Amino acid sequence: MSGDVRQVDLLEREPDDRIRVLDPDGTVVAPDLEPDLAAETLRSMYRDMRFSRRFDERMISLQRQGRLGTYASLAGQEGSQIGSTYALADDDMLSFQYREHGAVAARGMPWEYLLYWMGHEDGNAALAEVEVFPLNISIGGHLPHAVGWAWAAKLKGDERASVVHFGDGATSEGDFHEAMNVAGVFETPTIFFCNNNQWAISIPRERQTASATIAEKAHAYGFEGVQVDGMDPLATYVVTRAAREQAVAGDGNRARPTLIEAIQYRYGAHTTADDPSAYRDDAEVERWRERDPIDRFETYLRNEGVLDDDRIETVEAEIEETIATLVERAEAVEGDPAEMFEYTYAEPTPRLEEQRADLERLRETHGDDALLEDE
Ligand SMILES: Cc1ncc(C[n+]2csc(CCOP(=O)(O)OP(=O)(O)O)c2C)c(N)n1
Ligand SMILES: [Mg+2]
Repeated sequence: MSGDVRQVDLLEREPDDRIRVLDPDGTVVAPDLEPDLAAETLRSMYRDMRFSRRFDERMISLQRQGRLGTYASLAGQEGSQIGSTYALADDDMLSFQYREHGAVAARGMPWEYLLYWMGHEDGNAALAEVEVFPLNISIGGHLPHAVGWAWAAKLKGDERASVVHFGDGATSEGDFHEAMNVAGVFETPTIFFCNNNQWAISIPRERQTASATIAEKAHAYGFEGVQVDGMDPLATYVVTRAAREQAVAGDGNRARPTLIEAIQYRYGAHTTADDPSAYRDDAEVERWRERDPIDRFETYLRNEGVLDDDRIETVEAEIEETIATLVERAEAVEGDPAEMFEYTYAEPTPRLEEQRADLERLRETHGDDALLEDE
């Protein structure tokens, strides 16, 4: 967390009063909200956004080459993930769904992160060192955990917030409502960060809920909800910063949760296993691309005199090098197939023991290479 920022008074806002600092062409439309961030911090945010977009392209390419498992693309969602994470303290706890690689990048992505996407549990374990919970595929399942963590922090008197990312689809899960309810009653320092990217695989936002906004759901649980332009990194920064102030207010006893609904769009497929042309038009994607978070931020930074062609070239070269190193290190790791039986249960079930023994027999008889051969 760095730089001063004029406080957004969340209590003054109506849930459909969407907060935006930069308009899609990079012009400042709310000077009163513009955060006073150091040039170095702004450039670092820009670098992390560019890194995330490029990382995405490389991961999809690796998946297509059979070098990575199923992958969930983040393109279009960088403003939300990076802006919000920069507003946190380094020891605030971050929990995410599976698409928030940008939030992980803003925490200094450990190289082991790639291992998860290659099927190794070590990828999740490495996240703990940067205060990030393991990623969560079971929709909404991580929200009660994030609230529990926040409650514990409050009881211990720690000034730490728990930020939990989830999608518009997750708001239909019971876990979302239970987590919101407990957060409201026990006033836990939780920031519920909903990445409303308009789709939950093929289900559009309007089929997800009859509420006019997702943000307004917070009112039913007794705390503030706010809509923000999720493709504006400065807006997501100021809103998250304000929510954090409320979360860790005073000695922790006056903590208040907030629900942030960040309006954005996923440009690509849901995952590498999806074909979005089956349920949406390209024209819709193109309309959202006009609000691109990276283009918008780049124009702003050029206008502010903190970015120019030379710096951009340097950033691009650094990113290529960083990603090449990440991939090289991750691909050098040889996994042990027997690990597939670990991590789900503290003690393996009899059925798992049986399957593990079967695998061992197959490996002894045929060797690992034979097991990996195509049929
Ligand atoms: C409990 C549960 N139900 C269903 C699924 C299958 N599923 C995987 S992703 C997804 C959509 C989630 O949409 P959203 O929360 O909007 O997140 P997004 O993928 O758009 O980022 C669903 C239904 C799941 N993983 N977990
Ligand atoms: Mg979604």
